[in-house]
Order: sequence, then structure tokens, then C-alpha cells
Amino acid sequence: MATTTLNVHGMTCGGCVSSVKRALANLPGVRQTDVSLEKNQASIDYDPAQVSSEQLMAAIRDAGYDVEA
Ligand SMILES: [Cu+2]
Repeated sequence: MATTTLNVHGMTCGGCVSSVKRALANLPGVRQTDVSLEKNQASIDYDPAQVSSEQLMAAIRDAGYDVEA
């Protein structure tokens, strides 16, 4: 299991937080996500054997938000 913290840009409300969480939860190997609107951060517990950090970032981008490690 690995943990990564990503900087997410473009979230403006709780709905955005939910969208990001949902996008991440849909990926295999994602165990837990903690998304902070105040900090513009997502911290993600995931299994690197099932999903890569690039895939995590791609899912957030697909949901409509900018992200950087
Ligand atoms: Cu929003």
C-alpha cells in the first residue's frame, strides 16, 4: 500500500470534492481518499500493484480538475 498527496486545482465546493472522491473510488486499488477543499489536496491510499499515480492523476483530470504531484 502506498500513500500519495496530490495538489488539485479548480475545486470550488463540496460537490467538487465529491466528484474527485468518486473519480478516484472508481479506480481499482484505491483504498481510501481524503480530499481537502481548503488545502486543495487529495491524499490517496492505493495499491501500486493495481493502479499507478499517473492513473490517479488522469482520473482527476478526467473529472475536470487540474492536478500536480
Ligand atoms: Cu464544486
